[in-house]
Amino acid sequence: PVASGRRRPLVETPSSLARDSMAFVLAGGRGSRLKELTDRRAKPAVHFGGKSRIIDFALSNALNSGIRKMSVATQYKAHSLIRHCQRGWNFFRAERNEYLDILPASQRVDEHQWYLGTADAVTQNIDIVDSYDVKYVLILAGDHIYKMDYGKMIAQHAESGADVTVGCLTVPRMEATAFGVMAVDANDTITSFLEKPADPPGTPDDPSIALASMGIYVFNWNLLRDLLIRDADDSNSSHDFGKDIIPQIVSKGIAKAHRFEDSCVRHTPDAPAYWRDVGTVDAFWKANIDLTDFDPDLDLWDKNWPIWTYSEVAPPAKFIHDEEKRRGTAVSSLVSGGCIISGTEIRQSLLFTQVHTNSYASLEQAVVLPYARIARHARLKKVVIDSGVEIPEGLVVGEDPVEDAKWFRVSDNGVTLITQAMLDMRESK
Ligand code: ADQ
Ligand code: ADP
Repeated sequence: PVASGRRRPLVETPSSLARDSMAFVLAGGRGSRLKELTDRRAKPAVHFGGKSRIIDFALSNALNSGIRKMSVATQYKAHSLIRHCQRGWNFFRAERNEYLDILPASQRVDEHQWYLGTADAVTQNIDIVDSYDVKYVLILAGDHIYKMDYGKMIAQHAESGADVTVGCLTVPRMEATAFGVMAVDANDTITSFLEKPADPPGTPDDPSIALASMGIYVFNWNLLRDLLIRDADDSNSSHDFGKDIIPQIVSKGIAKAHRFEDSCVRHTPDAPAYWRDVGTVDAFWKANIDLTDFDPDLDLWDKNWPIWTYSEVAPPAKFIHDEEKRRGTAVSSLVSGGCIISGTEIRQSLLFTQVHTNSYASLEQAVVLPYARIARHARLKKVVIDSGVEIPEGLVVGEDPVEDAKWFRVSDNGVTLITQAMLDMRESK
């Protein structure tokens, strides 16, 4: 059934493997633990790091790994995500056998049918994957921050002859409840796979850590295609990779684990293997603020592994003294293009494109998304400010958690998320 039966190389090389692979990016999940940040956009479309969106990391990893065929399956609140991909990821040329397809649910097979689960998102687009005529399919999640050379994982998969290769991380055992957790033998063959277990098994060498699935997989397309067609007819299946497809292969076939540490892209040989799920407001805030560190674990400056994005053309950030000679300053901070910092004191903060701030205001440990406006005398500490928000004059946040919680969302770790809807509600009372 699969396309042309064209001749494939007798000996696979890293570059032939990349040409013979496609990345299928799952970007349909809501990410509800990001609360109001995902009221208007899917988690992969959430802004990260001053210029990018979360999905740029998976797409850039694929691009930097030499993959030139990609699909992005979208579903929940997809407008912001689709617009971002259309603006930023539009350089693939069919003439060069390069493709990036955006695949919104309910627009192809049946207009009433959402993607039932992650596996169904692929099943509904079997014809698109067929048309790429590739041997390997790399399934990615569009919602993690990390730098990884997928080529090494694909090479391990091709060499081992496994039915599936699952990317995995080591995490503290009690944090593993949010993941698919696996046990492996001495050859990294997966011997059991439990999706989000309440009591995750530790590893034999160290019971305090667990091997967690990154939710990324390499399959031979022929095999995955058959599995998906069978899964579609199975009324007991939830049509999900973690819940259905992977456990089934573990019990009936050969699933191998691929260690993230082996293919993580580090800026120095001893840098830690950086991977973050920025799925909660706390984790999102922390991962952004960590970039203001003297030597951050995530290196966005590395020219050898660029994180591509759509970026608006904007003039350089501008810092001004106001008429009373109050200094506009930012220390230990990242300030994007188009920002105007007028008489505001900024510390350990990250400002996205086109943020304007006014005199007598101060920001500390603030993550400020594009186009936010900070009026005079506002004093904000440990906050995430949504895009386009207009902070009113004199607003103080981060000094009285009880007062903050009346209007805004205060997280477990005391980070306050502020959206325009919350401010409008406060204004109307
Ligand atoms: P979760 O992250 O809980 O677990 P899920 O919510 O299914 O899995 O999301 C996986 C990816 O698919 C995300 O990128 C999401 O945006 C996307 N997605 C979700 N539903 C979709 C749909 N209907 N259509 C299209 N895309 C959709 C998974 C695995 C675990 C693993 C973790 C790692 O199941 O085993 O440990 O990822 O984070
Ligand atoms: P997202 O933040 O998900 O990309 P939008 O791009 O729609 O969502 O932006 C949300 C808010 O950001 C808008 O309501 C608007 O206030 C502001 N904004 C975005 N782009 C612009 C722009 N080009 N000019 C002015 N405001 C903008």
